[in-house]
Amino acid sequence: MVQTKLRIAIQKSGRLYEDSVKLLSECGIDLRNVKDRLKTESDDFPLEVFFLRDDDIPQYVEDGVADIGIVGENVMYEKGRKVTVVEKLGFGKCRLSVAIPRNQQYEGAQSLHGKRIATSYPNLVKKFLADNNAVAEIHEISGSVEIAPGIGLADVVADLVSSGSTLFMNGLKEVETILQSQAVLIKNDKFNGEQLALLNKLLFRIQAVKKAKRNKYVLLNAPNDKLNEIISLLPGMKSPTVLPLAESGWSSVHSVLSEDEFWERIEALKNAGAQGILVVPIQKMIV
Ligand code: PRT
Ligand code: ZN
Repeated sequence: MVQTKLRIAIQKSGRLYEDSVKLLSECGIDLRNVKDRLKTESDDFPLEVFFLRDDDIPQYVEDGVADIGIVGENVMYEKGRKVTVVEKLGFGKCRLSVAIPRNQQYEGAQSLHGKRIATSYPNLVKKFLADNNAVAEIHEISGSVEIAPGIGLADVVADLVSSGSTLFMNGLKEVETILQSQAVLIKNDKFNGEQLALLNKLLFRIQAVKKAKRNKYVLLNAPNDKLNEIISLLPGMKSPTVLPLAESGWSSVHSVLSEDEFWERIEALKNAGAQGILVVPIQKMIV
């Protein structure tokens, strides 16, 4: 019997490559012979991996050459292929922004009317302009978009930004965000039951990894007379674990805290009398 496999397309090299391979590894899927390969398999999971340019991934997934793929939302929306986002992956975060020369004023999207815009994302920019009733001349360039105003090729740019330092170094300022982006897992609509079961298995692992990253395991010592107050500050997965310490009158309390509220809770716990607070990363979290 032929074993059903899931075929995933990931970036061959570039900004998403390492995080994509790391995510699979954290899901217990290690890849063999990755270097300079176009395709590899995993011994741990029925998964075949194709290494591609990120721009080609939506099409390969839509056509069914790959079943799923990892790609930036920026590329996915720009290509407009018929694929579905299964899960946001939390890495490769950036935004597609409009930037203009630093010494110029920006008076809203309409002020782009009649301008020359350099970008690698013509479709997303066209849609943004249309949504704002502006018409501009779009110059599609595949790389080093940020130098276009400096060499007289364009008046403004629409490019990906993460720290903003590339824009800054080129005398530009960010004035408008067209799209917030991160890496996503995409799929096509050609799935059969067995493949869907495999995808759900993979998704279950991805969600456990993501959840673990957003949470920390906290251990602390609490005087018994403060225990109720301290427990009320800790959500825990069900409720906190409380164990007696060897020293009478004290307990050890274990719980899970989410990254968003972490520091506030830790301060409150300290003020409530908690001592010896230890914070430990969680590898996987299954609720
Ligand atoms: O060869 P291939 O076609 O596969 O790769 P690529 O060169 O097209 O893409 P790559 O590897 O540069 O980026 C892959 C994906 O990473 C993008 O499609 C985004 O989804 C995501 N990503 C996240 C980014 C950035 N952050 C980013 N900062 N992609 C590009 N940049 C570039 C940006 O274009 C600009 O030149 O970094 C510069 C700005 O960075 P800051 O930090 O100076 O603002
Ligand atoms: Zn690319």
